[in-house]
Amino acid sequence: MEATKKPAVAIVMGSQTDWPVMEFTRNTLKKFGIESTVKVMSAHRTPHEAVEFAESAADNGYEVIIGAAGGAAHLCGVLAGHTVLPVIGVPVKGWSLDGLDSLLSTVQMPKGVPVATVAIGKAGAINAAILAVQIMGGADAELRAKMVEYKKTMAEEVIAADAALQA
Ligand code: RP5
Repeated sequence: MEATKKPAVAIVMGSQTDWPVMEFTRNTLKKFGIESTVKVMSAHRTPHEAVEFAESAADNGYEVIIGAAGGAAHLCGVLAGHTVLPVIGVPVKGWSLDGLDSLLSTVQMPKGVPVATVAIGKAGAINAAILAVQIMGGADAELRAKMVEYKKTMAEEVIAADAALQA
């Protein structure tokens, strides 16, 4: 019997309150047939758990970590500091400053420890999944073919929208 494949992507959120945004990441990954593990852990509230998760992520079979946090969004930086896996950061709009705080605290990493930071909120959550697929697609022709199809469909939708306007 074939063993069930473990998820290759981990979605790590600073709070359960990030889920309405991060659900888009999980659902976008699913469109490409990629399952994910979803965890809630915080750089501030559960720092030990966050570090332990990051340190063991590669050995646990993950290929990409997608982190999400709002406000003083240090989670992705902490994860990136404790793993050699690529970390994609989604800045979540917090309770003030319209997410600019989250964006800057996620993106402004020192040299040597990147967090591939995407847009604030829903667009970023979707793009984090797309970027993870593109990273994994480097070694997976089937996944690359799905990405070609995805882009083709996206273009067709735009062309159809334009055609509807011209009609
Ligand atoms: C961050 O603080 C979380 O990622 C969340 O975006 C934000 C607010 O968290 P809660 O106070 O809603 O749990 O750590």
